[in-house]
This record gives sequence, C-alpha cells and structure tokens, in this order.
Amino acid sequence: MELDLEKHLAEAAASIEDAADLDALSEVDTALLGKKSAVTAAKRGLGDLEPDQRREMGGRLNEARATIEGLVASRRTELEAAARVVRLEAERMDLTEADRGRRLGHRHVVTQTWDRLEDLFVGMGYTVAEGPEIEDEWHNFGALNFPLGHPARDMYDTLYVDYGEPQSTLLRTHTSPVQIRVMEAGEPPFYSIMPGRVFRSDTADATHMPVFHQLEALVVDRDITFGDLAGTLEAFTTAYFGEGFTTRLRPSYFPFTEPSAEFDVQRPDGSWLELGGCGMVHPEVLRAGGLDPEEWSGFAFGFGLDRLALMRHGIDDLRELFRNDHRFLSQF
Ligand code: FA5
Repeated sequence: MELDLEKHLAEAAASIEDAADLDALSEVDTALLGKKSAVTAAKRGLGDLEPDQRREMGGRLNEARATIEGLVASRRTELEAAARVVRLEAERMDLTEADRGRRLGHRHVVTQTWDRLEDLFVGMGYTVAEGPEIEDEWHNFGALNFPLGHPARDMYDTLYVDYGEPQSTLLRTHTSPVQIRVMEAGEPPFYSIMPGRVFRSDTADATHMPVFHQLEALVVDRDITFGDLAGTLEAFTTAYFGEGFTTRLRPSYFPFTEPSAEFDVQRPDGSWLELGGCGMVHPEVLRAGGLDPEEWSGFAFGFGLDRLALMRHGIDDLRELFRNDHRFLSQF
C-alpha cells in the first residue's frame, strides 16, 4: 500500500498537537512510530521496491520518522511543563491555612493575673515599680527593720547567693525590698505596686512553692490611715474577685509594719486561705527610705499572686499552675 507521506505527516502533526496529556501523547507516539504504525509498515514494504525507489522511499520514510519524533518530543516538553505547573499548584502549602482551626497559645494564668492586677491598680492611679530578684541583705531585711540576728529573719527560709560576705546577697524572699527602692528613687507621695518573683526554700505543697510571685503595694502620703488601707484592700478584692467573696483582716506581726495584719479570703467550701500581709509602714522603714515619719505616713501590703489566681479560678492545688500540663493550662 502506497503511503501518502505528506498527508500522513499533516495528520500526525495534528494528532500530536491534540494529545491533551502525557498519557495521550504516549498512545499517539505508539500509533505513529510503533510496530503497527503506517511508517513501520511502509518500511517493511520497501523490500518489494526497485533498488532506486527503495533508496528514495527509504530516505523519505526516515525523514518522516525523524520529523514525527521531533514533533512528539517537543509536545512532550510542553506537556511536562504544564504538568509541573499543575503539580506545584496542587502541592502548594498555605501555612496560614494549616494553622486555621488550631488553638493559639495564650498567656499563663499567673501572667494573666499579674496583668489584670496591674491594670486594676493603674486604673486606681498607681504606678508599677520593679526591683532586682537578687537582693542585698540590707534591702531584703535591714532596711525593713529586721536587725541582724533578729529572730524574725527566720520567718523566711532564705536562699543565699555565694557572693561577697557570707549572707550578704540573697534571692529576695518577698517584694517588700522594692518599697525601699521606690523610696530611695523618688519623692513622696508614692502610690506604687511592685509585682515580682520571689524565692524561699519552702517545700512545694498545695499552697506553697519555692518560687512564687507577690504583688506589693506601697502608699506614702500625708495623713494616710489604717482606714485607707482597709478601704483599698476592699476596693481591690471586690474589683478582682467580684461581689460575693468574703475577706477578713487578722492581727499579725511584720517588723516593717505597725500595726500589722494578715488578709484572708474565704473559699467556697468555707475554709480561709491567707492571701497576704499588710499594715502601716513602720517609722523605722520610712527613715531607712530617707523620709521623715513626722511628715509622711503610709501603708503597705504584699500578696501571693499565685494564690490570688488559685482563689479566683477555683484551683485547689498551687502545683498545678507549674506542672505545664497544657490540658490544664488551656482552661484559663
Ligand atoms: C510577706 O512576704 C510580707 N512581705 C508581706 C507584707 C508586705 C506584709 C507589706 C506587710 C506589708 P508573707 O511571708 O506572709 O509576708 O507572704 C505573703 C504572701 O505570700 C502569703 O500570704 C502568701 O499568699 C504568699 N506566700 C508565702 N509563701 C508562699 C509560698 N511558698 N508559695 C506561694 N505563696 C506564698
């Protein structure tokens, strides 16, 4: 059978062009160049021709084959490029989408308490002050009217730092040394809060941690009375806990306040939890801070911030706050 090469090449070019994907192209390739293709059949028929014709026809068939191979190859390059674009599009990862529906992290419940208390006191006109976690003996004890060797120093299980004279440098046991730093740094009147981390060699239990947080408050102005202290405590606990929480003041002792009291909050089960200490700033402490106790008076209080969080959220074990169990912390 005579093969009309011109026509065959035109049809081959059209079917190659029509191949929509690589699979289709591979079928077209087999049909045009495979064992059963017209070109192969024509080549097989060359033996029946005269030598001259055979040579001429053979040459044209080889050319036709090379042309078809070239067309297939360039179509394959085109289709491969298109397939790559489709694949890249399908594999493209939208990182923002991957995160959608997942819970974002949030601040720890103690940090939330800290922030909420700062907001509350700043709203009442207080400023926020800070002091060092590694303190000297003078600020943590001496200036707060704990003379050297005074048994009241044993109220705190102090962690000393191996620096300078023995027992001269320590991890602060409370935030009260910041009271002295505030008095040293400025001029009264002072309305300041001092939140921070404190350290004691206490054994961890349901209400104690060796590292915990306190929020100290210091007010120094003219004619400050115990009534101002009680009113401030009432205002802040109502604002923080909401109505319906019962609080009480109990007489107590701190070397740096006189008179002194302890402040408790009632739990839903009726039991009381000690939240902090308070009192009128001792004249010796005002003097240590460079102030004249005849001119200035003030009150101070210091609360366990972690215990505040405990009470507010109805958590019954302080250690839960620091176990870093995501299932627990994500509730708050
Ligand atoms: C003091 O630390 C005084 N500086 C408080 C103060 C400030 C009194 C200003 C007067 C004027 P106290 O040792 O009681 O006091 O501790 C205060 C509060 O810290 C406690 O009521 C309690 O809420 C919290 N607290 C004490 N020890 C721990 C602990 N190991 N773990 C968690 N909270 C604690």
